Amino acid sequence: MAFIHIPKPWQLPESRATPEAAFWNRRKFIKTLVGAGIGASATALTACGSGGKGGSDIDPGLEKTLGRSLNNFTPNPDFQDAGRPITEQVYASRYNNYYEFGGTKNIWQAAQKLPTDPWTLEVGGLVKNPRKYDLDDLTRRFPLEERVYRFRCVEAWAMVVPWLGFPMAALMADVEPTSAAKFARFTTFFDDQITPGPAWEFALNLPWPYVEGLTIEEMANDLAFFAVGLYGRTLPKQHGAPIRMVVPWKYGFKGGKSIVKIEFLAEQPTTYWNVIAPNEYKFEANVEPDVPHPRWSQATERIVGSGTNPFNWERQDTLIYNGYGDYVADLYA
Ligand SMILES: Nc1nc2c(c(=O)[nH]1)N[C@H]1C(S)=C(S)[C@@H](COP(=O)(O)O)O[C@H]1N2
Ligand SMILES: [Mo]
Repeated sequence: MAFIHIPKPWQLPESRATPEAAFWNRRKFIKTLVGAGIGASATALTACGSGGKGGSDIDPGLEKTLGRSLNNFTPNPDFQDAGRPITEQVYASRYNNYYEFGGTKNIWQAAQKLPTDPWTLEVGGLVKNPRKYDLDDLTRRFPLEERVYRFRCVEAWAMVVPWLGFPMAALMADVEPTSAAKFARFTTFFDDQITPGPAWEFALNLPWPYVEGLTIEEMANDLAFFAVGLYGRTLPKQHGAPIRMVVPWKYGFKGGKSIVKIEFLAEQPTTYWNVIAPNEYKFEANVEPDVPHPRWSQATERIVGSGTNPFNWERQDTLIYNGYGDYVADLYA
């Protein structure tokens, strides 16, 4: 497979990226993680600043929240260096937004109720070949790649995640959208017996299910990705098992989790956060450091898991399109 190498902004000499010496050896890291199980340092997040601990109090039961090992993937060489260290999985997988399971970052246990097997992803609308993919299709039908992407939440925290999955373009090639298709709507899992929503949901009457949308050009862009795994394993439920969207030049809320339906449409779909607060969460929602959220600046971001104090993560500058302008800027020219 031929990969074209485009240097990222953080690879340019003037880049203010983390010095190379600070990079973690990720292969070694993954081995350590798999060998040791996981969970101990999660207490740094949930137990009010007890700090990073050693491996002594690891609960082996937590390991099953991490999915099963995948080995049928190829690292995509163009997306291995994200200019920052990969976030430790104990942070990425214990600090989540998944409002169906609650309104805090600490939903990873509640999310284990998500029923993912069997699963059907239905793809239809303006396509030549409507399809239904089952759980097995998601990890076997399309060649899996690993891509290390920067991730930026609209709340101004950021991390770096080694996703496993396939380009959205691969699924588009399978279903063949017609020329009338201008947008895609992505609908995520919802069942009011299983996904209660946040405690304050009663007051708000939230517009479930969580729905996201992209233009057809955005979906066809090389960066647009469906993740079925991360850190060498199938996707943990708290990250949106068994399949979620990853659009790294946009704010994290554009990346719908646990997708059950994709429809190709002629008109722009309404989307969850845009319905809730249209002046705060745009349909486009590209990462733009110069465009503040109405309630906070987007000029800098907190790096999840950095430093030793979980309540004082280090801040770095936000990059336009989250650093992926070479791939996507022409979409918005
Ligand atoms: N279905 C669904 N998808 C969702 C969300 C959600 O609440 N429900 N939260 C979004 C937001 S705001 C972010 S930042 C990311 C968080 O992804 P992570 O928990 O895997 O880091 O998921 C996005 N996808
Ligand atoms: Mo977010």
